[in-house]
Amino acid sequence: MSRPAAGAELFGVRFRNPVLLAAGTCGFGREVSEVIDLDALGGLVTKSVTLEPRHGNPAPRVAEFGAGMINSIGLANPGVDAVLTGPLPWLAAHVRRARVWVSVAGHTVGEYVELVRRIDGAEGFVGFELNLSCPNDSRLGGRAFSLDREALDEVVRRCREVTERPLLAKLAPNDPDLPDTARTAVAAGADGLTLINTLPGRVLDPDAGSARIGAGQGGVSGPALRPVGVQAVYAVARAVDVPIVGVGGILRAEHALEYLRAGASLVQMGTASFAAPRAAERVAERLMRRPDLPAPWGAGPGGVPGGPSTAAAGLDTVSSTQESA
Ligand code: RRO
Repeated sequence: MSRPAAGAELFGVRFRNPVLLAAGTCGFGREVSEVIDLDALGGLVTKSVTLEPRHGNPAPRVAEFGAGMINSIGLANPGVDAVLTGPLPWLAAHVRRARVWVSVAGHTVGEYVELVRRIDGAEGFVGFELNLSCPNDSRLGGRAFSLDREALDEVVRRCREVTERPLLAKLAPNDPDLPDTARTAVAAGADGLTLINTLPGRVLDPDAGSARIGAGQGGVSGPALRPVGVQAVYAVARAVDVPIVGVGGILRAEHALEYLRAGASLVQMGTASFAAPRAAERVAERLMRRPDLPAPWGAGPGGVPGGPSTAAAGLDTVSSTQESA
């Protein structure tokens, strides 16, 4: 039997484990650093940064429903100037081993390029996650940027010209041909793909008929999204040859393993952290005790065999229908 993995090389850096915190679920790291040991994780992705500060959408911004959560935060963030002077220096000073990705979002190709150009010279992060799939941007009418093939090609190509750092393109689930969209992003210069963003949805109060979140429409996350994310990873992994970061509905180590088996090299967690802030740490720890992780974590190419524990740990043993973290 092969031994547990000690880490993996991806995008030119070593990740200690495959579990990252998803964009928008951990602020800029500092906000959660009192409760989460960030350096116990593979990495984190910051809240999406825009050129101007954004106040976000009307409250309530999140609501739970039976199978997950719906959100419309509306890209609330302090804007690139403030991020460059506060959150990014904090990350550079405090996060040692977790790999930090800066998420950027814009309305136009030019806004993305400007963001990447301005943030590129900062320290303490590995690369960019281009958020090309926000379902909650009112100026885009809720339509994800990545659904416009020409805009996708241009935004990745032009961002590629202004940075040598790795670029992840985060794509939308409501895409009629996700493998083809993925091929477009990779041909334009994306080093990896993050699959997937939240799925556009609406939750109504059945009596009043009113929407449960202020913006009405929002993005669905949590357990309901997991089969959608796993299918996206599975299909895209067979269409392109770059690392894939799988995200959507991971609460437990076995869910992360589903994504790895579908073809993801890394995973992200978000919604689970709202209920159990240390869920990602727990999933990372349990995953890394597995002796049978697929490449690049196991014995396959890119894996670094010989982790600290050789105990065959096994995953959680409760029923797979029990979704509590
Ligand atoms: O801020 C949001 O409302 C938000 C973003 Br930018 C995103 O990419 N995905 C999401 O579900 N919410």
